[in-house]
Amino acid sequence: MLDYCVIKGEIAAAIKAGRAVVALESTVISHGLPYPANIEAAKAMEATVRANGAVPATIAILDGRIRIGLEAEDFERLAAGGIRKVSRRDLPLVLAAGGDGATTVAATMIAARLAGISVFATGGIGGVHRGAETTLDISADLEELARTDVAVVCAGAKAILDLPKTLEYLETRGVPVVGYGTDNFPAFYTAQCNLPVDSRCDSADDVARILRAKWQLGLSGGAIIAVPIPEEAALDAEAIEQAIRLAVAEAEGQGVRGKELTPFLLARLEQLTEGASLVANRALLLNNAAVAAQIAVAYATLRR
Ligand code: PSU
Ligand code: MN
Repeated sequence: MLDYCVIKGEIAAAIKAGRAVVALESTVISHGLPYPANIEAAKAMEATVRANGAVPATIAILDGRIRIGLEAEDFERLAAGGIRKVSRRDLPLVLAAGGDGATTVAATMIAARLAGISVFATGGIGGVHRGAETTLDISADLEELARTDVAVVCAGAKAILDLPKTLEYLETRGVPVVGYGTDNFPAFYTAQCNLPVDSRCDSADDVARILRAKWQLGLSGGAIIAVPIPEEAALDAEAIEQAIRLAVAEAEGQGVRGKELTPFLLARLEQLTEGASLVANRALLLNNAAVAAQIAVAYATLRR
């Protein structure tokens, strides 16, 4: 693992000392947000994690190494475009080729686990796509959540996905879905989607106790901590649904599939909502980074 993995000094020291560390992904930088909003948001997430008492660890593949913690020039490289999207199946290919890659939720979980980081903040996870009954398009993120011991703090999942099927899949695979200050699974841009979650937590300590119970029992796999977008940043549900339907229809019409589908839908949604989605996206990313840092601090304290 050491051959393939480079952990930044500050992060390695924090992990060794049992201090709070929060993993952050890089596909959201390279494929989830446009330049230069992507690099600004990535840096603001790191600052928010720090402001809430934890050490940020943004993860990516650079020159054939899994890098846990990035330098300023690395963010530029990832934000500039043309970077390969790397999920579980792509990891060995990129490492063997000595290439660069932006890690998805799945690949970031794998890397975080290798480094010994238990809490990870992102915007939205991948899931079961609309129409999966014919395409079988189900994100590798869900399978990773079933097998890798990392808690993923997110704003639920975008309604570009089939959210009821996504929750069914997570139930089948034994992944706890915790609503943070909510009884419902949030739909990324909007706080509600009328789908109940397994349980609700109203504090970081409550979440930390669930994580400890799960992992002390040897119940391998992650958990989803679903945090609603801050109310003032939420978008109009009706308008978003219209944009999503159009984007999904376009993808189908143009035959977009496989790993290209999610980035295609994200980019179209961005265009169709004329930048409103970008402001909302940034707000929820920072909110999730803050909550994740608080959970990481609570979990580190419990383990002392
Ligand atoms: N959903 C978002 N923003 C994102 C992603 C998903 O709202 O940036 C990214 C994440 O990195 C996630 C990946 O892990 O897309 C899922 O891709 P796929 O559906 O191909 O598994
Ligand atoms: Mn897919």
